Amino acid sequence: MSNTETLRVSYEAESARHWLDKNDEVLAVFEFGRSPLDSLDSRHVPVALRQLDPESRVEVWQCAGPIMTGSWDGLRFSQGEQLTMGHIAIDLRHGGDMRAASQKAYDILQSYLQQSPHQWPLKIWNYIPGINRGTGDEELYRQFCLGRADAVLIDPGDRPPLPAATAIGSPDNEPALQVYFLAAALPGLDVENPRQVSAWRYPRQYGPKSPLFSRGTILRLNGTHQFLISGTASVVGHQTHHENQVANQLSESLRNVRSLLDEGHRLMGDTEASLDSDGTLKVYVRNPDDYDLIRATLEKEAPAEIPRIYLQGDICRENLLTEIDGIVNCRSAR
Ligand code: 3EB
Repeated sequence: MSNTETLRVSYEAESARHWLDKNDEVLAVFEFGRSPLDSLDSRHVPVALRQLDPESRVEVWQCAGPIMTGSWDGLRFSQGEQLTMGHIAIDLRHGGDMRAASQKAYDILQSYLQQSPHQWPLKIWNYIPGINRGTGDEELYRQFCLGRADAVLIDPGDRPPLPAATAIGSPDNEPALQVYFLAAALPGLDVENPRQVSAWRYPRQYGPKSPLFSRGTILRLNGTHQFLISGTASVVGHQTHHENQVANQLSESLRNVRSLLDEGHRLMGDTEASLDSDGTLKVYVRNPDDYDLIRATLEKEAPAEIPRIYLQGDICRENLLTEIDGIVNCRSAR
């Protein structure tokens, strides 16, 4: 889809600078393997996760402009006609623990959104240094979930629109917690995965506060639909499947993605998401040694035409070795 009616997401070979200088339809440029504290511009989002592919790419989001940029209490944003991207980096060296940092990030995010014309977050990406450090409820991912729940003003039991999300571990020596999002004027349509327990209903064993996200949201814009897929791992029901078997974990994650997209089709009726050349996938890999196997498995099981990149990142449960997310387009099912 080359039109200006949708969010266009692509992986590009040129530098971040090239895309930032390019035109006024560029909403965001993501550069991998760089600290979020190095952001040069409101639209420039360095992401600490290292790209594992031999050819490095930047991720570019484009939409109808003009694009207005600015900052709000440390949050940097870029606002197009119908969509906003915002990003926050909380320096963890400035005292406070992960719970406090997470609460701070979400407090800022919410206060920004409340006064924005694009007040609905559709998807939130969270990159958490040392995500599996600490044991039991002290694990940094669980502390992150506590801080998010401290800040978030919604009760998932009321079934409000919840954003889709990804939460992945960045390197242990990365100084900043990063949160970035895509928001719009209208809420997305939430889709849950029939193969998985909704994350906000996870039992106590996974932590004192359940993660707050929907498995996917559908963005409706100018008669088009796009599916924002949350980080999807080898979780069936609420349990990890295929412990220590990375290829099987990848296959199970893909089954979960397909099941989620099918559920979206069932709910919408007339529109259907597909893994085609208009979409993008991101594959998170805990152990870089698994890259070849994960790549070979994905090449066998997902259509070759869907662009994808592989990033090194830890998954939020110690026994998960890989995770997938993505943004894909929907077409008419009639
Ligand atoms: C899972 O299925 C994997 O805490 O925001 C995936 C996506 C996961 C988002 C989050 C966590 C989050 O439970 C973990």
